[in-house]
Amino acid sequence: MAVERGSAVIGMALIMLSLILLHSENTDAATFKVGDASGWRFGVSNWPNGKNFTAGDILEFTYTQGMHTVAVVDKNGHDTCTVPSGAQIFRTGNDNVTLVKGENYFICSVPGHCAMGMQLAINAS
Ligand SMILES: *[C@@H]1O[C@H](CO)[C@@H](O)[C@H](O)[C@H]1NC(C)=O
Ligand SMILES: *[C@@H]1O[C@H](CO)[C@@H](O)[C@H](O)[C@H]1NC(C)=O
Ligand SMILES: [Cu+2]
Repeated sequence: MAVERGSAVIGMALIMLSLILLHSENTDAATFKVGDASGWRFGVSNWPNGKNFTAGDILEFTYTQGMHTVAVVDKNGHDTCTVPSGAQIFRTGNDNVTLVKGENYFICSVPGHCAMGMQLAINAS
């Protein structure tokens, strides 16, 4: 009886500990609104300057649906303003994208828009 109660207490303690750990992971993640108040727009490419990003942070892309998109691309896609085949493209006008560790590249896939500064290169630590 006493042994069973003891392991029940330990089990409960482990559950609570893992809940605390899960919770602290979540509070670490920050949300950034891309382009601040003006949102995902032309000339937004220098918006990341001076900001620090961590893997798990959320980028919130806001724009008028139908005007722009958010394509997740690679370095070449970013540098040459091309969307690799099979790239994920968000189109809702309110897209949350979670940063992965390392380089993260995004462009607008509407022709001409990337060249007008709708491109982001973000390094997440
Ligand atoms: C970003 O990190 C650098 C180096 O740790 C620090 O000097 C700087 O103040 C940070 N910037 C912000 C906006 O937190
Ligand atoms: C995006 O994330 C923000 C902050 O966590 C949240 O307020 C918003 O509802 C999210 N939007 C979508 C479309 O999930
Ligand atoms: Cu666009």
